[in-house]
Amino acid sequence: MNPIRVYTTRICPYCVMAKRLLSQRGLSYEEVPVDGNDALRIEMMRRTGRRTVPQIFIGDHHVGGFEDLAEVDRRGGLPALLDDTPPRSEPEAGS
Ligand SMILES: N[C@@H](CCC(=O)N[C@@H](CS)C(=O)NCC(=O)O)C(=O)O
Repeated sequence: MNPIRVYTTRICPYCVMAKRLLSQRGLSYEEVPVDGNDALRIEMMRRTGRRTVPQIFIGDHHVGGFEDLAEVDRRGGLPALLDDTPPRSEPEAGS
């Protein structure tokens, strides 16, 4: 299963909602607090192009913020993002 990483700050209702949603789905995550840590906040902004928290990654895929996560969840898209099984290579044409 691909790991989940959530950039957060301490006082952040959207972070609370994102973490709650992940917990409700039985998913564990690594929390990366960026408040008071300029290096991590810059890393987050560089990786996402966004400055708000939370910012959520599943594996290398940038999901976005809480509302993006909730939308992916609503569409039933979380299992596919969590699946780290390498894609099966197709047989070459003509073989
Ligand atoms: N639509 C965003 C909203 C995120 C948001 O507004 N986060 C607040 C903290 S809870 C924030 O980062 N505010 C600082 C800012 O807007 O620069 C989401 O769903 O994650």
